[in-house]
Amino acid sequence: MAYRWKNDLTPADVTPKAAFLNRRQMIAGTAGLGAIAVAGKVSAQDALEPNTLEEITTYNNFYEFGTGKTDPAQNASAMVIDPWKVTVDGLVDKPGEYSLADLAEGLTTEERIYRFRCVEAWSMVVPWQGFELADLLTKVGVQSGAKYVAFETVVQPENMPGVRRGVIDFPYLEGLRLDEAMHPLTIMATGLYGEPLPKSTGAPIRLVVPWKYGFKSIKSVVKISLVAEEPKTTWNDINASEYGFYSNVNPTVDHPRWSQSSERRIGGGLFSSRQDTLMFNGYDEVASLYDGMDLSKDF
Ligand SMILES: Nc1nc2c(c(=O)[nH]1)N[C@H]1C(S)=C(S)[C@@H](COP(=O)(O)O)O[C@H]1N2
Ligand SMILES: [Mo]
Repeated sequence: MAYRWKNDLTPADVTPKAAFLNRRQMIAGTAGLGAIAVAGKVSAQDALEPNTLEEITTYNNFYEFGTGKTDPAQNASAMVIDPWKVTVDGLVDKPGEYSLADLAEGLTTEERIYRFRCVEAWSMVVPWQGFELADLLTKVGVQSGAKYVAFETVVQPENMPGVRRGVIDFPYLEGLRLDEAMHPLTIMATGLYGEPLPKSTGAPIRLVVPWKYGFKSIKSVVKISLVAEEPKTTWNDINASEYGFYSNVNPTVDHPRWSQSSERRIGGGLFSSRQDTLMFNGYDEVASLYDGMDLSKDF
């Protein structure tokens, strides 16, 4: 697959999946206790190794299926993803109900290995496949009045225990400023580890914005709207003092109830490590999007 974007994580960093699934066993077998001594605090820059498929698909946030980390893996298989339509509407030249094939038609799908940092201070590295949201927006034609992009997740009460219980308001909503949506790091992911996106991770298509806290990366998207005003977004609506509209990863702005200066990298068992959180999750190339903003207030 082609790389069109500077990526500090490359295919060379991806060990074949089989080896990944056995990684811990291999480490345990060969290194033994000696390795614990070196498993201290490492910088995120040094930890480029993607998480295993198992880690990525069994430790999730997907409240439609429950609030527990293992609920999505247990419950998401009931979600119906075929057929799937994505409504594109609002200030756009070619509105419509697009099939996945129509959506991806003419766009370059490629692998992106991204750090992923949840606002709850855990993180992973994920080898996604997807296409740039900018390419899709260009294809459908953004009209001049559009300033934001709003996204919506599917709601299937019969298949989603978290929706039936009303753990939060659904549909799950997210949004980006248009320039954030057009940034080449922003992708619509359709797969990971070379396979279609597993349901617990937001099949069949989700947003991935790697420099923002994970809740911005909305799953199982059925609607993309080009709008003039900042759209309502789920966590900002629940508690604006804790979850800003921007929610860029920022180690200097703590969550009111916990520090954001470091994070727990999922996986590795005994070998899991805490590491420093990086500004913009290490994706400094987005900094100019926020020139003139006070990131401690406009979070
Ligand atoms: N529809 C929907 N999208 C969602 C969520 C959710 O509950 N529902 N959780 C968000 C949060 S808090 C995180 S951290 C990421 C988790 O993605 P992952 O489970 O693939 O790691 O999905 C985000 N997208
Ligand atoms: Mo999250």
